[in-house]
Amino acid sequence: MWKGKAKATELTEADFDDLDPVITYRHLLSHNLGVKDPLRVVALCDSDAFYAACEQVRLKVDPAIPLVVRQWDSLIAVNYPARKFGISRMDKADDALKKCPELKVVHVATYKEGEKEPGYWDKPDTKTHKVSLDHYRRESVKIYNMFKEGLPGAEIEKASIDEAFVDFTRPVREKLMERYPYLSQPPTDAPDGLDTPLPPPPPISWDGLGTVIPTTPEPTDDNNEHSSTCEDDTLATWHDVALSMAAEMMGKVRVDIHSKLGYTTSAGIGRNKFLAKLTASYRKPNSQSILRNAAIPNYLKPMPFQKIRFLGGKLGKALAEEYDVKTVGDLLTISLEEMQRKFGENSIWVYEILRGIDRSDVKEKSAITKSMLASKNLPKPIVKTSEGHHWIRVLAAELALRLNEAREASPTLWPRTIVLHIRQGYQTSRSKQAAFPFVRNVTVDIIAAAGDKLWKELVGARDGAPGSMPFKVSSVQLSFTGIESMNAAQQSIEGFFKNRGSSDAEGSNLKRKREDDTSHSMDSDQAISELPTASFTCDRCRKRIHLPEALRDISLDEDIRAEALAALRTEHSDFHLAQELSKAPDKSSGGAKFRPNTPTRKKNKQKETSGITKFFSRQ
Ligand code: TTP
Ligand code: CA
Ligand code: CA
Repeated sequence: MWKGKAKATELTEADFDDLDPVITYRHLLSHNLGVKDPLRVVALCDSDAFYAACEQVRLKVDPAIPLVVRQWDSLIAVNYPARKFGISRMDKADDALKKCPELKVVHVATYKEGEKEPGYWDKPDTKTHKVSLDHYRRESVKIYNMFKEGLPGAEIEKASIDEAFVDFTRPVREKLMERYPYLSQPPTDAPDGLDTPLPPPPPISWDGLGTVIPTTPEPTDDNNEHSSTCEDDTLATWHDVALSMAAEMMGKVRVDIHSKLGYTTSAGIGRNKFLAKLTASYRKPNSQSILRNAAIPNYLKPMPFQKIRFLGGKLGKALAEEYDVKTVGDLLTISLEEMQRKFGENSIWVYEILRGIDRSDVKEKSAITKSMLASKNLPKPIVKTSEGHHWIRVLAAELALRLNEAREASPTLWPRTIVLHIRQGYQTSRSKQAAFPFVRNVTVDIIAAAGDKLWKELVGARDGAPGSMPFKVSSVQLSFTGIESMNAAQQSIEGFFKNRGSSDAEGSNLKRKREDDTSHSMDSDQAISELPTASFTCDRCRKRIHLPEALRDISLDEDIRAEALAALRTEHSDFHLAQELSKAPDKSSGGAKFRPNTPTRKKNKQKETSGITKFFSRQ
């Protein structure tokens, strides 16, 4: 199968052709193989037409009725019945109505000045209103909680507002031992003891478990759906058994989510995050697909590689131009050596991803959001300092709502800092921050007052000052950062130590990706700064931190990008925290996981990736 030349790396050939690894009792009985576990199973579950579904459920509309969610004149979500009319996110609302006159069009909720809560107003206007995603966030949390409740023992990582990764490795292992008790120890006469390979697996029935992606390519000229049972001549493996068990568990939760909350979802199940994500879109909506190891090569080969996350940008383009190729298969003939020579050492991650290798971990995020950000890009820029108040109040209302809602779960939540960030024209972006007092009852007034003060400090004497630049603010953001429970400082330090347990292989993989992303941004500073909110300057190290290329897409919703930037900020400040911690003397006696001699700086750069990576799944 895949043959890789693992020159100049710690990788061995086995890393590239392990689609059917020998699994021994030792593998099965080890509990900490992490991403190297040959029975690793990961799923990604994505909600179908999510915002549209949220509105359909909220309004109790028949799910068969075509429905879209609009934001100003654009569509941001289109349900599947509406897609049948050829309506897509690319359409303007009016054009969509022409395609389907009975289309139900719901404008996303908005904040307007003077209102504490977002609402579905009659004629929301981008000049005065601000989009609210609060309802979708709440529904998203409900779905996430159903995963948590329905899958005890599974690691679950919320990957975006409508997606979660689930690592099924542990619960599947438990089920394996329960269902096949003879696996709990090697036969007494086995010569190699624990290193004895497992006996052949029992036959698998895939009935009702989802669509099993075929191991041989489907003929392109027939569209018959004949692949839902696995009539493949490829021998079933224990990994296939593991996949089928995960599919069973995932199927149950998906049914539960549908019956209790009304949302349909699509899931992908495979050996790692990358493949799970790809597989989730194999068949939509309301279905789950399973990618057996044996099916990986033929599934990936015909795929246009520029569709793969991380390969959509400049690197993908460079590859396409260098080799005049389109598909993953076209790129497989390039040796690792050549790739690294032409595209740098770090391009090993491309080599791996093309072969379906992804060692990144499914990591549960802390339950507490560390920052909250409300932002508004102004279609009509502010030209007088006195006009700032309106937007600060609107943004303050959103922060108030979100903080108070979060306090329902953790009443002592306290944002240490409030930050006002403005963009003037296209070039300059400036921010000012202040400590935010701990107040029991945080109201719109309190936040707006703090915001107004920052506004004055930031732009106070700007308009009318002799010789000053014309005053023009094109975007305003108000955020809370450093959100913690009053007594949670201890916890967050513990959390940090816990996170360091990840394996080196995975860590270096993440790092490669990260470095690749940042290397793009170096020479294109000019272009980046033309986008709203694509980077920030760290107050502590004065470094400019850019969003990865995939998130600089101008068509992305402003809130999505703002959230991504907030995540990046939090992670960057975590990085400083981690650095400080690593300098501090190691007080804990059980600090074995934390090795002061590891290159902390590099390690924590990897950490920066984890939170921001989730935004790639939107692609
Ligand atoms: P997606 O999961 O990309 O799309 P979807 O859920 O609408 O449809 P699908 O069934 O194909 O998964 O995005 C989730 C939500 O995020 C979507 O409902 C609306 C929002 N969103 C935007 O606001 N702008 C965007 O550009 C994208 C891609 C999504
Ligand atoms: Ca979706
Ligand atoms: Ca999604």
